[in-house]
Amino acid sequence: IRVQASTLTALKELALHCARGAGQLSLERMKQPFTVEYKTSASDLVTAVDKEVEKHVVETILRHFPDHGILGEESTFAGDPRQFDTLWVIDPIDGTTNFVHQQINFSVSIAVYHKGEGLVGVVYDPSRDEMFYAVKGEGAYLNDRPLRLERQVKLEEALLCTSVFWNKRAEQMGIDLIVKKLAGKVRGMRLLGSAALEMAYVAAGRLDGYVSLSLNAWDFGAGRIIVEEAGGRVTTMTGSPLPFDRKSSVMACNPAFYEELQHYLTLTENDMADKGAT
Ligand code: 2AM
Ligand code: CA
Ligand code: CA
Ligand code: CA
Repeated sequence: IRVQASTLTALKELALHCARGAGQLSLERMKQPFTVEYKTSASDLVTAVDKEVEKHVVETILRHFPDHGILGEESTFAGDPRQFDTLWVIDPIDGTTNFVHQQINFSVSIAVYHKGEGLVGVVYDPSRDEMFYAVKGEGAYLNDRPLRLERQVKLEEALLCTSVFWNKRAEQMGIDLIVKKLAGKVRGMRLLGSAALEMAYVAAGRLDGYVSLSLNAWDFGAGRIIVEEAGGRVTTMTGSPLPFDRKSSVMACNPAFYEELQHYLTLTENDMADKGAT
């Protein structure tokens, strides 16, 4: 790690502070009516709360670290995030559809990267007051309990999770095949609707694996660090290291069945090629 321990602690404290503040603000705003807009379709929502919460987090970060960059889903940060050595990757509300419909099962995701290396990851579930976080080299925690994936899970015993978008593009990409192929190999499949929370649950052993064909950097930026620090494995579906500043497929799981899961996902990719998907 190329940053000082004191800096690392300051980054962790600020990330935790921002995540808690953002979560509390979301809960507060949920009590009153708020506007909901369609981004690209009826299944792609953004609310006034997403924007307000991101603005609040961005302002707080820049007050402490004016020379840091921020990559956030709602693009509140002015400027090119990729020009900065230290980059905060944030999703103010991960699971906006859940925020609107269920009023539970959404999270705040905040990660800090330095020259592409993940230093701090925080995923906060305000409804349950659960703070999942990790600092590179210092382990992962849920509130103050250390998270360690010590149990060896077999694929047939695994509870797996995925995010799907039942739209034309998802079908072209063969998401139907992913679910069908994996469903027969595992104990159960779940769709919770907040990728960041799903990855945090993998770190906590509540889920054994998470797979997605396509996520944005702010969806997996924090969850990836938390899963790795808990002893899990996180890569793209083809086994490459995850990027930190752009879209990617994601697989995150208990290390015991990583190779086996990858094998099935590789088959799925071949099937996708057969279908003419790119
Ligand atoms: P969001 O709520 O921040 O938009 C839902 O299954 C999960 O996928 C959530 O983490 C959601 O994040 C994310 N998501 C929503 N639309 C998406 C899209 N078009 N591509 C990738 N991820 C998306
Ligand atoms: Ca969104
Ligand atoms: Ca998201
Ligand atoms: Ca979001």
